[in-house]
Amino acid sequence: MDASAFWRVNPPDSDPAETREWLDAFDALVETEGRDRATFLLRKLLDHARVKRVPLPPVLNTPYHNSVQLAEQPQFPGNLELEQRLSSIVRWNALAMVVRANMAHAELGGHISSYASAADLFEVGFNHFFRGSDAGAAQAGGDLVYLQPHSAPGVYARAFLEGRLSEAQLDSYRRETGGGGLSSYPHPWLMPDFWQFPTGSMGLGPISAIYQARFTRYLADRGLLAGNHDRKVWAFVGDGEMDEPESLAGLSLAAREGLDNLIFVVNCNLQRLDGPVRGNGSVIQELEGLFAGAGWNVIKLLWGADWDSLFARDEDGILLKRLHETVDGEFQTYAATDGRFNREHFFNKYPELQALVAHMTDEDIDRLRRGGHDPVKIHAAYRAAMNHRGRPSVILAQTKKGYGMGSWGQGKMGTHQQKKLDAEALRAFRDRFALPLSDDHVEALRFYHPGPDSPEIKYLHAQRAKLGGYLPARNSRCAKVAVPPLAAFTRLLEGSHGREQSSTMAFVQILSQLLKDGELGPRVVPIVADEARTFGMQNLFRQVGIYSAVGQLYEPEDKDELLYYKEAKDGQILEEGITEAGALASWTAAATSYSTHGTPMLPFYIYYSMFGFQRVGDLMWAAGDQRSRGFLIGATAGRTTLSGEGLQHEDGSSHLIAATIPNLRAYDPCFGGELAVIVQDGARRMLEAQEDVFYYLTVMNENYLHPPLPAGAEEGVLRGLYAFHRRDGAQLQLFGAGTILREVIAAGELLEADWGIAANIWSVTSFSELARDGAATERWNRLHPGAPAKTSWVAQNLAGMQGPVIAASDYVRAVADQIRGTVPQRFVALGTDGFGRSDTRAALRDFFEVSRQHIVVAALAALADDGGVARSTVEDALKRYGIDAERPAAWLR
Ligand SMILES: Cc1ncc(C[n+]2csc(CCOP(=O)(O)OP(=O)(O)O)c2C)c(N)n1
Repeated sequence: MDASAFWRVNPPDSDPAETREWLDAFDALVETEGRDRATFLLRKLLDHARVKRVPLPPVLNTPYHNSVQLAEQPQFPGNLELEQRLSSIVRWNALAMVVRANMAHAELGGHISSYASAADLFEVGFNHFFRGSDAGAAQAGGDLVYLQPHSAPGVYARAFLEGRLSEAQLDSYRRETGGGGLSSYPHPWLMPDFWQFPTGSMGLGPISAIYQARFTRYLADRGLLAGNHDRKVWAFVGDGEMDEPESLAGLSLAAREGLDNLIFVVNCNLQRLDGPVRGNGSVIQELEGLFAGAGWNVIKLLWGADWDSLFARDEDGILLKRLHETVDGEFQTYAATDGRFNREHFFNKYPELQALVAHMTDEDIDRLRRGGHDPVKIHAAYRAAMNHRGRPSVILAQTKKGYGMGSWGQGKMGTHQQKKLDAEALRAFRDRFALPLSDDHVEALRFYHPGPDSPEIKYLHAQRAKLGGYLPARNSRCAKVAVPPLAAFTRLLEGSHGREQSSTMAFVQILSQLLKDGELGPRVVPIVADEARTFGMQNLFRQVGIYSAVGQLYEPEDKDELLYYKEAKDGQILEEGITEAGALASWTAAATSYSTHGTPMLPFYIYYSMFGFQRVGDLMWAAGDQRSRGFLIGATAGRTTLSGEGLQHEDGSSHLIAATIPNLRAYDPCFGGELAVIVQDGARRMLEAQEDVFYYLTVMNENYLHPPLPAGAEEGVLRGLYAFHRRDGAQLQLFGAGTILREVIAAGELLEADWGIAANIWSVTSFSELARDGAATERWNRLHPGAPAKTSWVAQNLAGMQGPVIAASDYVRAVADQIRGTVPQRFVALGTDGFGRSDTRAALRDFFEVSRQHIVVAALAALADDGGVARSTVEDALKRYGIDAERPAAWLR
């Protein structure tokens, strides 16, 4: 805060005697009648001031000192000396791990200075707060801890002391391809027994932690939470990371839902990668206002114990005044310099302040710790957060980036990138943390373990035993949940019984049916981001209710209707409001509940497909990393099928992005029967076979007749391709996906009627699955030159088939083009490249050239290229269908 801002908040006192009287009266009130009464009177005063139109002071900020006062500080329950020794050893091993990796392979990277700032925050958590999975009555009863990603070396270093990681593993930090190494950041995909939450992409940790805490409440309120109901969610977040929109996105929700099972620890080392987070301001004061405004309990943890006596003697508030006028850029300089510099530039500014520290040597000043480096103060802040009821808590912990790295790293602008230290720096580090290491040991960067019988290691194990075991640790065991057999979906497999309907409606029927299933039903979690009515799901409001932690405090406007808007404490639907990021974080919490809670759930998040991969694709990638199991349903899908909405709504790309996530199975089915096969098999694979896969299905809002699923087509549906309609003497093969399959079917009819050409029609339910199968086959054949060659699913199906293959979808051409390498004959891909338009389906399909007429022209041109028809036939077709050959392509318009 600059000086003028300080005086705005703390204006000069025109009548100190009168002020003293008011304050004395207030003190007496607190003394005799207690704090609650004092709060009540303050509220009354504020109300009264409002009535009198007295301008109110900003009340979201408190002074720049610790929230937990000395008098409230609990006794520290541990052995400080042993804990300090332990944290020094962890610091050393973390540093050695990164520096060794970079000495051996300069390209590997890694971080030292972030963990150096977070070490004490982590250690106090590990020694006194984070409960392991044995803490509850059932498995997975522990706390859920989201750790700052680039502090991973410290977490590995601790697991090494615990005997959970070997020296060889530490020595293979960031070299995992051989199988024994350690991943750079927390990645459950790469270390499935260790890491629970992928936090490497800034912002995803904080938002995921909030929705995790809410989902834990949801499970408890629905009677599905096994074990420890008092489980806490901890999130360690960087102060720079708080700039990410996702970090801020869920703050109000957390307070609104009263998530007192959630604790954020913001590591305020005042620096990010390039420089200070708020060089010209105060990130801690800014975050305090933000969190307090959102309704959180804010605990400032700014100063270590050595500041207590300074504050106690600071009767005129000169120390506070100086702290308030100091901007973060200056605090960084003070971190990077020594006691002498700090005395000269910080304390000597005012004579009273100079006097306050007159009894201290420069070394004493140098040793003044920030709150986030004092285990006693950290413990007090954590305890206050643990005990707080009714609201989530955030601890704003002030630390120094590169703490203890001396003139090589502490508070230095470039410290985030520091990966190498010379011998002198290493020896200084050893001395700074009083490590019992010889010069040789230090220079060889050997890891250090004091031995299983050392007091440090015995202490460490004893603390973890009290807290219920080690962490991080990821559980993958859970009960199997029986999924109804495919026969349960016979009605859908039989088609739409003469009724026109959309595939969205077919999906809603499947969902309703699953919700009614005795065993699986309660485990289904429908999630929407304010679009349930868009997708015709309003009947579910009444059927299973919308979850609300407080039930329904109002009489809904539509209460007289059969399907009224019903909120309930045991409601099953998660109605997230307009936040795709929040809904995705919520979905991931449900999709990983089998692991985090040992409670398998089956979430379906149904959303506008354009606002999925394109909008929150990074959360989906992280969901894959986290081994999610569940369904993502991209509704109103397709660039030409969602007519009228224009280019921000019409999705032509989600299937392209979906294809890049290895454990995601993406399908673009056209008919209800196909959808039933995919959902049933997907649920079976995830809940019965317990495979770490998840599903993306696109469903559309175009109404049409759904034919019965051809007998024996199930395997093809799942593998991505089946023959929908085969003709004797077919001269070409037409592939279609999603609603464009219907254009393909119509194109087959036109070819027959207008040109006398018979075509086979194939339904492609998944181009990406076909492409993966093709790539796997090709690779296998390459690596097994002596064995009989395998054939891809596409090639198997096309065996003996005549003529070129024309493939069309409602997505960009690259989606269909993925299978080009699997098709033995001439192959033409059609798609919807270019910006969308507001128009009718027919106009859009003509515009993007995926209409039946364009498919016919493409088919005739391919046949002509093969010599099957004359070129003039193509010209005739262009004329017949009124196609302007000189019109620019859709992607140029
Ligand atoms: C979405 C995203 N953007 C950028 C990065 C690269 N990155 C890694 S750490 C970091 C700086 C983090 O600063 P801060 O949150 O203050 O944490 P500190 O390391 O200072 O504790 C950046 C930009 C990332 N990991 N994720």
